[in-house]
Amino acid sequence: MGVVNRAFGGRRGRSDSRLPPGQTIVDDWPVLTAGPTPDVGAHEWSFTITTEGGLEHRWDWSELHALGVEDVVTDVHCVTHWSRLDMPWRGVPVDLLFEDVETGYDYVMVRSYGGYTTNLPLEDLLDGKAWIATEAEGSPLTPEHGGPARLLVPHLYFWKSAKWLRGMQMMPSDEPGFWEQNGYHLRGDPWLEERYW
Ligand SMILES: Nc1nc2c(c(=O)[nH]1)N[C@H]1C(S)=C(S)[C@@H](COP(=O)(O)O)O[C@H]1N2
Ligand SMILES: [Mo]
Repeated sequence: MGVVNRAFGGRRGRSDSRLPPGQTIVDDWPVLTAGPTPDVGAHEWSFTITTEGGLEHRWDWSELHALGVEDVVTDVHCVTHWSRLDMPWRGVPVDLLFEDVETGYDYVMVRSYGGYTTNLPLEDLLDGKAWIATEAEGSPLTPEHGGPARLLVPHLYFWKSAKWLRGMQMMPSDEPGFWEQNGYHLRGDPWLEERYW
């Protein structure tokens, strides 16, 4: 009994089958931002999907919420080895935005206020796998965690969950975003430990 406690409890961290390889559970919520925190108010926030030929599909704050908001409880996994389990979030499923968008392109460059970018295959954003999150843990997202709105793609490493979400540019082929140009993996599946490439 004591041996089990020493191996799986206390300072070494808990063990959990939901924990991907190389990850450690944290109870606090670290802030990881490359560069300054943009100051974007909900009243001035908008989100744009750009498709073939530069065609723009845009939603402002109230149009986003009118699509339909969902509560989600999910784990998040950062490439720097911390994970948080059972985080409550609220947001709009990305599926609802793409209901109004026609595109033949399979890849997405996600863009943030402040210039951050990250790339994803469109299929990693659809079928209930991604949200535009506006609340976490029962409160509106704070600026340091990406408020007023951030992407939430919990099945991939957390660098894909762009804070201060501004838009998505559809692309015919996969192109690296900010961290991906700096050595992070193009896709970032935590269960396959796709950290770097
Ligand atoms: N716009 C933007 N989004 C970002 C980042 C960033 O620097 N800028 N960092 C990413 C990384 S590496 C991680 S781990 C998470 C951290 O989110 P948090 O600060 O809310 O924990 O945001 C991701 N989204
Ligand atoms: Mo990260």
